[in-house]
Amino acid sequence: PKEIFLKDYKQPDYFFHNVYLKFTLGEEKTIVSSKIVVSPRLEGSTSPLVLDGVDLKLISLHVNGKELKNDDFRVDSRHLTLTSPPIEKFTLEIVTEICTQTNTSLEGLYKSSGNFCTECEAEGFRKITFYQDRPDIMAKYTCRIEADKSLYPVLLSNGNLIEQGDLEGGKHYVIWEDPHVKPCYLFALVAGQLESRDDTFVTRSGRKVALRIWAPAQDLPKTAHAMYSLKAAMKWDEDVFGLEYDLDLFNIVAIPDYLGAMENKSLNIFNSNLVLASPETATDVDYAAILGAIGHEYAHNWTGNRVTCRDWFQLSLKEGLTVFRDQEFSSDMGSRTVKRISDVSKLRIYQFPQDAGPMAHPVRPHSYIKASLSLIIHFLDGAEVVRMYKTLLGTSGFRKGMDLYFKRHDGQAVTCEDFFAAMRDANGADFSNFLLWYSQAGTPRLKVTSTYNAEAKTYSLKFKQEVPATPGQPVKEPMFIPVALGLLGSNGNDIPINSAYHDGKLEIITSNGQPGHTTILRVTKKEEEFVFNDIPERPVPSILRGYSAPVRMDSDLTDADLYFLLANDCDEFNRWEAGQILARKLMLSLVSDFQQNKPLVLNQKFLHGVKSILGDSSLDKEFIAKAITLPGEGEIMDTMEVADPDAVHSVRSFILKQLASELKQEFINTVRCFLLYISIKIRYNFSFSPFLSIAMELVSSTCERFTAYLGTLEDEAITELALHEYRTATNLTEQFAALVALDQIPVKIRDEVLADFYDKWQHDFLVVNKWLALQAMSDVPGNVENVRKLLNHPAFDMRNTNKVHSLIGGFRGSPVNFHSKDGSGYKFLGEMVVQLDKINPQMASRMVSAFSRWKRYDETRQSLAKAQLEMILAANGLSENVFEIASKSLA
Ligand code: BAL
Ligand code: ZN
Repeated sequence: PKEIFLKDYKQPDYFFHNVYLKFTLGEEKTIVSSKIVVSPRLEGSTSPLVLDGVDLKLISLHVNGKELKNDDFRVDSRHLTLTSPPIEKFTLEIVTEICTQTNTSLEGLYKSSGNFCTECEAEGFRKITFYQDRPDIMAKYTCRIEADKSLYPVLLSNGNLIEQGDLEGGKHYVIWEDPHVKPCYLFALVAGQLESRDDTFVTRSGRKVALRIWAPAQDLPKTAHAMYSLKAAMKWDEDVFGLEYDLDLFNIVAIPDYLGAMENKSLNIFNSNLVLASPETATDVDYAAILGAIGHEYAHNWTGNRVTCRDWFQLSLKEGLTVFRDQEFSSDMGSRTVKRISDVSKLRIYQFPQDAGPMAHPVRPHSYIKASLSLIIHFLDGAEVVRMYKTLLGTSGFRKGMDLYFKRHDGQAVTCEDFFAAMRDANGADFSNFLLWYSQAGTPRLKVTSTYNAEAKTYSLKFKQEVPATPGQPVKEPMFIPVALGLLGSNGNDIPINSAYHDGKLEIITSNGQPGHTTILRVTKKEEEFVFNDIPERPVPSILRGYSAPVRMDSDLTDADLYFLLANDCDEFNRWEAGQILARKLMLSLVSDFQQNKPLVLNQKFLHGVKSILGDSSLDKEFIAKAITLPGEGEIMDTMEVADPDAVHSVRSFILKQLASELKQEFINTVRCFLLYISIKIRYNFSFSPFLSIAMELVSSTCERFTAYLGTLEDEAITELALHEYRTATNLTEQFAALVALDQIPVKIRDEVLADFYDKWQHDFLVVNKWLALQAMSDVPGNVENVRKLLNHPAFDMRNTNKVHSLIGGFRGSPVNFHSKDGSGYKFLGEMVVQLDKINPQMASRMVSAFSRWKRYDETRQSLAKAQLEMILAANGLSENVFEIASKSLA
């Protein structure tokens, strides 16, 4: 496999202007005819025209109506090359045959649960027809689809439906025309037996937009929340960014085993679990995921579709920006703090470990083997970069930058520099070395030390930053780090900050309008000092409020300072953060005790901190749930020199158990109170609404968190209580909460209850997926055997992405089982990667990345994991996707 480099980018030699596609959909084969209006970029160019194409059978090829002779073109397994195309604008007509039945890659055109659908990002269009499959080729598309009318009554593509009718032999046709230019990765086609939930949205300029959410008929009742989310997203983008929808129709399709979701122009396609929800079966997490996913894909209409990326290195230009926009949308729809906590937690769980390992890459990578979204699953780092622009420029400055970005680049395929330039130019801003966030990999470390001078009434903060070496980047420059800061006085309020000496010069510091007196410091050098004037007492600093930059911070805050921030900071994010830092410190010190065979003792101050949070009725319930959630095992291992899964698991379980036993009554009361909320929710057949959301929708997963705590006790009374709740539950949410507790208890009754649950809910595939994931993630000893057994359960299907994600992906969620010292977890995952790669390389590559940090473990685990990576690399016919991750991991 060949590595592709950003520095080698070249403009295309030919432009495509109009593309006319015709699909004749068939069970055995599909015929795709394309007619493309082409022009050379440079007049008189004699360059060959190289088209991408994979798994295609070429039927015919015409230029300006004349069939090409064999001498005029070549075809190999990846390309069709026209050796000497016309030197002026011409028409290219290509007919190909594709076999959708055997396409299990979830790319190109394929069958899913009896329906046809497409996935063209990043490079799936080349599996549909020969094309210049690169995002800087933007064209207008017309698409005619012909198919059997009874099998495929619904035929969808991008844009507006301009014609439809019946054909001979029980067939029918439609013609869709998309007036906007787009890259081919945004092309989509869906054909099948679907029905729609219909609604309308009137844009602020009065355009009436028909909204349709398509799903199999039986699932339509579950699409109400998705429709609510879509309308909310459309309104939000108008209110916050002035961005209106630009067509008369917007379609969403829910496909049972689609890989994630896709923002195809006016025809978004989603995995069903990101669309369907009903109060009986969905938890608050499901509702929030739907809101976020629908908001995300809708937001792409402008950030990604109207302005797209020049090449796949610029993926973060659209994804980082759109993730940021969906985060903001969800924040505005619910609790901003809780959303920020969730996003930062994800950043720490997924992004930071990747950035510290062999797969580390900058926000904009310098090279790749396979242009695939799997490499950069979450785009969280890119979203953080966008957030920093907003932190530095404030809400109105950021909006000005966005406005200029669209003004300059609507209808274009552009780069991260173009976005940067729009932000800078719209605000006349000095961003010095900010662009390094795109090119330097690794998470910066920021060290902060403080001194107070009581006589001079000055308070100094010294910042020292370092960006760790990453593969291919041994030496790093200092980054531009916006530090949001508040200084708390002894009364718990912020002390006004007016001026500071920075590098010996007096700077007048102004608040950026955030709550309290939050000030944004611009930390740009390896070492620098800010000395704040007129500070009447030694303050407790609240640094990086709202997590204003994606860095790892070490500070000289004492435990007392942290408890003070936990109790008083007006920045709720930093209240949570103070609790997390205390928990991390506690866990790491207990890990050290565990490794030295010392008895484990829980710090009583910590216990009282948790107790006071649990008992604080003024706090948002979901905030409480977040605040009492200990950092994950992965997060703790990530901070250790040599990761020790057994020690971390034992310590985390110990703390959970201690808290659960000391605070048993508090937990039980909280669960009862939540269950009451849930039963109210069910009784009134409550569906998502913004008014009730915070009060009620948030409670079910919160409840699961509490029951998980109780489950750690493994005591008979708790088992009995959970069993009682399970048996008397009147709805799924209650029952599932009880199951969460029972799932952690290694007793016979666990298996019986899990089997019973399946019997009850096997008709609902969304619930069955939760059931698979719950078992896969269980920490019960030797769980790999249970997971292996589930591979043969009728509920599992290796060809279904959701089930693979739940069961095989879920297994990685139990570090103690995945990293089992007998190697059983590694062996299981290694085998799964090889099997899965033959069916679905994209999913396989997501799974193999679990091995990428193998060097962080002890020697025994290292050699076991390495052996699996070697075994995977030696497998026949390995995909580029898996090869890239496995080989980089071993390097
Ligand atoms: N573009 C692929 C799915 C998404 O991130 O929107
Ligand atoms: Zn996206």
